[in-house]
Amino acid sequence: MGPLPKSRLVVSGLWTIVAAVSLLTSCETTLTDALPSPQQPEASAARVIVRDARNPLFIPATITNSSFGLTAAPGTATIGSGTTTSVWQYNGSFPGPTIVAKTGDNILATFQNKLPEPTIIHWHGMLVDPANDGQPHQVIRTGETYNYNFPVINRAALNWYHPHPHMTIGKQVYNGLAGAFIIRDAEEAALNLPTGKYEVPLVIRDISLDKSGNPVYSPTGGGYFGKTPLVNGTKDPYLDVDKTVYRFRVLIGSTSRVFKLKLSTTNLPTNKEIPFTLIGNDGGLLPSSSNQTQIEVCPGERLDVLVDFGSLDPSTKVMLQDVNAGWNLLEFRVTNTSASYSGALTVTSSIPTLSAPVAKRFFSFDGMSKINGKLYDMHRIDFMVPFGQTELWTFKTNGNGPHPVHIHGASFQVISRTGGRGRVFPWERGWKDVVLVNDFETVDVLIRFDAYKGVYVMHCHKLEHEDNGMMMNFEVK
Ligand SMILES: [Cu+2]
Repeated sequence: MGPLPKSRLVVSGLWTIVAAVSLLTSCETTLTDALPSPQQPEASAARVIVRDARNPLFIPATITNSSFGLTAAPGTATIGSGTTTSVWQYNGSFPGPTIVAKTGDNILATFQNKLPEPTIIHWHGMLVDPANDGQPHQVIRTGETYNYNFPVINRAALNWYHPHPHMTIGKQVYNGLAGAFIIRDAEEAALNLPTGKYEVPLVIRDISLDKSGNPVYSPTGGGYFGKTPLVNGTKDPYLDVDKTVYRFRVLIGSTSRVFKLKLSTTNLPTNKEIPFTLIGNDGGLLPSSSNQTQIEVCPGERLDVLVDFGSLDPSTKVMLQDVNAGWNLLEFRVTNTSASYSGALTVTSSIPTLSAPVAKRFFSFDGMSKINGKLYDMHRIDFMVPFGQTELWTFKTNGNGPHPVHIHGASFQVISRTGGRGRVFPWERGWKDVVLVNDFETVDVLIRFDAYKGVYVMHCHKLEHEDNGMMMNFEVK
């Protein structure tokens, strides 16, 4: 057993004793295991995690052919520390394979359902026509196939794919069905950003496991908070990193949990925070990059960040942490291999600004299941939106948040947030398809549906709220 990083020892006296005993008796104990978590836990000494073994980070295989098959089926995954867990997978992978395509490609995807229940794939963030959107009424039964055929019209961005059945989306995503979908374009290519092993997708989520190591999912209406973090399906992961710049494509794949990410060295005499260079989010590159020390992200949101390990001494350990839960998510171990980097370290992108809305709509996210007082009915169209018209949509909640609001069929621009956190954060600029609305917050966005006409959905991406009915149909026409 190696020396403990200093940060793990800086806890109250009681917890130091508990931690020491825990280390002597168990390789895999978390102090949170004994604590109930009906609400998202706040940071506290009791949330400090004590472990002494880490596992190599799993990197899902990539699919680079624009014609491919995806099969959803039960299977098993090794999540580290010798634990084999029963999960649901796309193509036998947990998380699913990373799809990589270019703007202008035409995607031909054959989806097979080998789950014991209905499902459908939604391409989260992708601008596709309703027939390819994977909406709740499009579910296919066990043994059936759905053929997707759509052009990639999005700009470069990290999107993702996941199930979208009504009332079972939380369970299906929790059981493991999710994967990254990376789009490339010429604007991004000109920046010579880190690529190959220096570009790493990080699918971050939480999970609870029973004594056999299998997932436990027992949500309440208010959500579900797993007791253990996973990155790319790996428990307590580490990644060896060269002394150079890395690009991390972060996807929050939890059903409920909001993460506040931070990087800090853990084995230096004085540990220091390492900044993220934030270059992109849900909708691709931001108007300008910036250095951030903490970034708060909710289910469905994505981040594109650069991290420079070049100035760190070999054997330095850098931990990706979740400040909200006090979790250690992923340890980066700096090797003594240097690699030159000649790509961009700052980024600007010219993004058209939506303005002059000609209509306003107001959406109140009520309780844990309703929008504007109504439960979702997949056969009811709740409102019409004219094609090509810029509108101002206001999202408000008086409680039971966080509500990560997600819209299909168009990206939007966040204009303002009043109440609560009271500001628009740097990672919420540019194009978005999910925005976090916390208790007592009002968030204004500008949106214009100018890709396709037809029926789309807007919903809370806290998946338990969505399953309860916090979703609406609208028709672009
Ligand atoms: Cu909600």
